[in-house]
Amino acid sequence: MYIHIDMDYFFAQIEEKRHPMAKGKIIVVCVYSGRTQDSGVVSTVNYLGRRFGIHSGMPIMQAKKLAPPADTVFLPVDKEYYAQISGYIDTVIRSHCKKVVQASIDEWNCADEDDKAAETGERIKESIKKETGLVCSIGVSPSLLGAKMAASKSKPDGFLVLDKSQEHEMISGSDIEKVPGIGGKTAEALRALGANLVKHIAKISPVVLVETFGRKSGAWLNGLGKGEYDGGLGEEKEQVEVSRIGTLKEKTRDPYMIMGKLDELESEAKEWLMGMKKSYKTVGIIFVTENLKTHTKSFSFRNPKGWNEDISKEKKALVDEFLAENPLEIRRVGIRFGNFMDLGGQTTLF
Ligand code: TTP
Ligand code: MG
Repeated sequence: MYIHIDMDYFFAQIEEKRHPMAKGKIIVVCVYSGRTQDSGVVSTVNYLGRRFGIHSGMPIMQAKKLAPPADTVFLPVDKEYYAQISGYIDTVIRSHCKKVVQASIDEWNCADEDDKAAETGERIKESIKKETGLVCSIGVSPSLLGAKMAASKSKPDGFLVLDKSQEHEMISGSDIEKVPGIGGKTAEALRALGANLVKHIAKISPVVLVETFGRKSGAWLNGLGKGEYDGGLGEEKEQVEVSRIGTLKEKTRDPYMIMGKLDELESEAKEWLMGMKKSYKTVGIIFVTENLKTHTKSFSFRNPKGWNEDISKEKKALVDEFLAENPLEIRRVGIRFGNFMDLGGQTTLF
């Protein structure tokens, strides 16, 4: 099963949290071009503002005409801050699921065993809320396409789990334009061929589909019409590192508490290394400070290390180094192993 996570009105929601005064108002996050005071476009807007017809990509000037001035706040984008929060959410998601691909600044695709995915999705949603105060929408479905569509259908603050037949019902009955991957132009051409809903595509001959949309897209659309939904995390690459991240009992700067948590996480990560028969050359310690910033300190060994080799000295040095440089309390810590070497047939060494 696949799990798709999409943060709701992401940039605007972050700003809403950052400026409690803006609660209850329309929040328009803008990319100002600087040419004139109001030139530029809307990056995103909260759901309240969407009711007034404001949307991403709209000129700021137009949004100003639609929004009642007394109830609206216009804010400039702060991409760096959003990226930081996105990175933090990434660590939260990865602490619940092993197969994760981040698809954009506010979207993640995950895969999990069929009987566990719904629960994993639920835990991810709860943890994101607990750790960041932000809401997201999550879809869980047998195909990635189904998971994506389930997430957007349930927005905002939604959670929707589908089985195979529910997934088929949703996708085949969907308006073609609601399918991720079908853009405006494709939708227009499909409508001209008589397809308004996904299931209507089945009536178009594969030859016509290929002629109109090319071999690759034509074949994909043909499958879609017949109810063949894509599987696979798509961009999934070979795992290049393993990390485990956890929350400390309380915010702290106490090296012993931090080391204790790291020991726990290290043994979890090393279980994976052992199972995958990997040795590593790099170890990183991840620190999430009370202001939600994520920092990493890492160390590279000259020779690959096996899962059973003690690295407490290096770990302690990284923790001490970080504490000396950063005055803030630490909320979450993690450990990351990377730069893998295959142990191949050498497993008897251990
Ligand atoms: P989206 O997930 O498309 O939008 P959203 O999170 O604001 O709202 P939704 O609840 O519908 O998911 O995009 C994520 C962020 O990317 C969004 O908060 C702002 C940014 N963005 C732009 O800057 N320009 C755009 O045209 C779009 C679509 C998004
Ligand atoms: Mg979003």
